[in-house]
Amino acid sequence: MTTYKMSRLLAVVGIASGTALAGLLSLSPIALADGPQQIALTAADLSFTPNSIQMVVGQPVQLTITNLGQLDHDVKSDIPISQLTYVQADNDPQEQVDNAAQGVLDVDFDKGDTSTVTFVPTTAGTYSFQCDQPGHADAGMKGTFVVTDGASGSQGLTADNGDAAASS
Ligand SMILES: [Cu+2]
Repeated sequence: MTTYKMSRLLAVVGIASGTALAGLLSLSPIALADGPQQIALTAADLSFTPNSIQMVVGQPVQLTITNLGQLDHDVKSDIPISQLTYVQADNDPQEQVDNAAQGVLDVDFDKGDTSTVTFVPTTAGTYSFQCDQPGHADAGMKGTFVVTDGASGSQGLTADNGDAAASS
């Protein structure tokens, strides 16, 4: 590539970056210093996308689940968490209170609904999540939360996450 073409390319990239910056600040799925890690999960009949989700111990998570299926679904996991808050979900109000008090991740989302919760993962490890409706997990509605240690984890996480490198 010639120097001329390179500098022209850089100019174009610079313009694109500048105009896209405001959008990136509000829409980026990458964790920002000021807010929780945004995780979007899509439920269908009978699957979750993605079915592997990475988190960091101590870093708040906002999990938003959109149900694109024709059936009611839920997400349940034994992932150790604290500060569970239901922003929007189809669980009974009392169940939300109980789950929040006990740190039980169990989020219901009926057909056509989107549910959102926030929480903080407390313990590194790999934890399965699944839909609790009869037969759904066996049919494929399951996945894993991979929680890594945050103390020295930012380097390791960046190495595994191409998106993070692209934002620097
Ligand atoms: Cu289901």
